[in-house]
Amino acid sequence: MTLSDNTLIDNYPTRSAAPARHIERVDPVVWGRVDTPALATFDHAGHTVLDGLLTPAEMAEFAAETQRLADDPDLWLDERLVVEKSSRRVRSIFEVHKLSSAIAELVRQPRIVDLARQLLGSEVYIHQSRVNYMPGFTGAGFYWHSDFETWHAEDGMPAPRAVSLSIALTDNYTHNGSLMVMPGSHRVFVPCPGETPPDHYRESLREQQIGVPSQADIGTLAQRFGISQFTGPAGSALLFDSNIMHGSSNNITPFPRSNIFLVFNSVENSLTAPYSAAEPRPAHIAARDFTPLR
Ligand code: 6CS
Ligand code: FE
Repeated sequence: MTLSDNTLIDNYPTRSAAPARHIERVDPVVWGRVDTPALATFDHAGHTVLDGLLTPAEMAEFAAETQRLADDPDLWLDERLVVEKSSRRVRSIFEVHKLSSAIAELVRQPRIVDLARQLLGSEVYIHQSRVNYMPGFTGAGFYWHSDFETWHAEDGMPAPRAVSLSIALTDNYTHNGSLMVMPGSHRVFVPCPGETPPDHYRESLREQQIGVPSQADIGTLAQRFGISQFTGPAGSALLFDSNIMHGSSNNITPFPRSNIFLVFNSVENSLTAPYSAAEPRPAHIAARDFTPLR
């Protein structure tokens, strides 16, 4: 056996049949040197709110861009577009940093990518990008989960050395399905019960049932860490650790909630074979080109 054999070293085992105990994170949260004031509390809280990340002009540009993508008939025949489970509305479009030159430029802007470089202490690349469209009335939420749990199990991401940036394209209220996080939960890895089914992503991207903690585990975490909700005007953003416990409710209000979601992974944490799935997910969901962003 070699060190790259995932069955030999797995600091974050998950997806077993029997319930398993919580694992205290062995890896750092901040891997580099942070000199942006907004990142000062990231180590402790596992997330930070960035007010006014986009200018009004950029907001208008990205709103038009994401509408253009959702209206593109070719994309409706493309695997990268995911439709809601119980309506014919678009839920997510993946790999938007390749589909849109405006988003390609956005992810390379130093004010954005330097946040990830500082936290991760290395060059970074895009592991996943998507636009989430949560329409009014019928927008379905995302149940409680840690992103890293899925990226480790299904994509072969070795360590939680990745950060996500969710940029609001619409106003986030408490009532339109805005993101809830458990501050501090990024230090605890919660193994999730159940084997990964084949082609699980086809189901999980609409409604995730495997790779989510038990209700008892969510209860324990919520007692320990509490729950805070991200609200703020369009153009603000939430930067969060790959292992923080988070989720969102359905949106039955008339107010849509769409966001651009970018995942930066360290080039020193590039993907191996999945730790708990038979096959890796397709590259439009989990990139296997680890070229650093320039
Ligand atoms: O699959 C992913 O990569 C992301 N999406 C979902 C619904 N769960 C895990 C992770 O956040
Ligand atoms: Fe998530």
